[in-house]
Amino acid sequence: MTLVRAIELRLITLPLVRPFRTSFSQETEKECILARVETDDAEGWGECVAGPDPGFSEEFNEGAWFLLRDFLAPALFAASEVRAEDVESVFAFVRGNPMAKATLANAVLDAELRARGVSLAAYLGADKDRVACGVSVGIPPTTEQLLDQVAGYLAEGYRRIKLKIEPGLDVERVAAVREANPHASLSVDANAAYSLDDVTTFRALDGFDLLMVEQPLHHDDLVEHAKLQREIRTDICLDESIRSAADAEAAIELGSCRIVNVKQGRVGGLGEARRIHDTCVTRGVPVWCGGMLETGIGRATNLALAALPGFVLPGDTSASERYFHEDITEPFRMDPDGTMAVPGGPGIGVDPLPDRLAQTTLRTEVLKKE
Ligand code: NPG
Repeated sequence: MTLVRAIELRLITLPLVRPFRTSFSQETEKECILARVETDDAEGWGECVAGPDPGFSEEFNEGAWFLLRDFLAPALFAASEVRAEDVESVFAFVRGNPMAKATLANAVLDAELRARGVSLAAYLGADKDRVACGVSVGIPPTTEQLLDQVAGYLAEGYRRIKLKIEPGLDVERVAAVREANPHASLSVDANAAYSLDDVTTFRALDGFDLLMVEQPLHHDDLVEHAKLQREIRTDICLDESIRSAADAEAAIELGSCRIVNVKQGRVGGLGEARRIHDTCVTRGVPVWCGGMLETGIGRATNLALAALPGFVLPGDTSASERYFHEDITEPFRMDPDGTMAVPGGPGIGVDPLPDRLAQTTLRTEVLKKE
């Protein structure tokens, strides 16, 4: 049982090594909320995957901060002693807002596991201590820059390259990357930028032996994805459309996808992420671990999840240097074989570096149990 005595919210910002452009936004820095919870026995950390604006989902930093401060933290204090696995039910009175909820649910779980001396990976049921890494390549201004970036990542050892696409910057770019790299494992991610009217684009993409096409259609859709999947050979992977294990079940039943991207920070935390994983394993659907440009805190959390048995495809679990010149934790490094070690220490197994926290912090607020 854990008594949460205090919660520190912190808004931080770190420059990205290169701009990350997708079909919905361009980011030049990573701005996110970190939560540190204090219990009698330990402290624990959670990272919120929301960004500064509500472009990827309804949630965004200022809204998440408000919700954390005025609703979720008071509920946690009022619940007095909680087990980490009960936090979801403590937050059930708030509809939606999975990113904000995951922040505190993960922080409480981290504190509990640190107090018990158990690693997050062991707690979740990991069956490996290294995971295979892919990398997500934003949309650069030119095809030459894209080819350069892909060549660099392949040379570093990444086992799967995911190309962001958007209408007009799709078939030709993928063709160029495929021509230059006939044997690379390639996928594309549309971030919901297309409609069923674009089926000819997806039929053209069928020609490039892609591992998957991720979230081609509307972020909230399952039915049209099922129609598209019947029209194309390439496996559809859903990300934004899968917010729960129930969504995963529905998507599989409808034939909306054949692969699922699990992002714990987007689905309300590790509990729901594990249930999505379990549903997919039962239904024979491969999953992989997505990323949201996390700092070392969220990265450690993702790596533990990616070590579960159903995570059979390389994740967006790239090395810290792919995102930041300097992370807020010791950097995560990838071996030349394209794998990364899963932290084995108690809880998430990493701590933020105090200097880096001080350098990157925009604002903090400490909330205390009365
Ligand atoms: O390596 O963490 C990473 C980035 C992987 O492409 C990636 N994430 O749509 O999945 C996505 C995208 C994303 C990043 C979405 C940031 C929202 C915010």
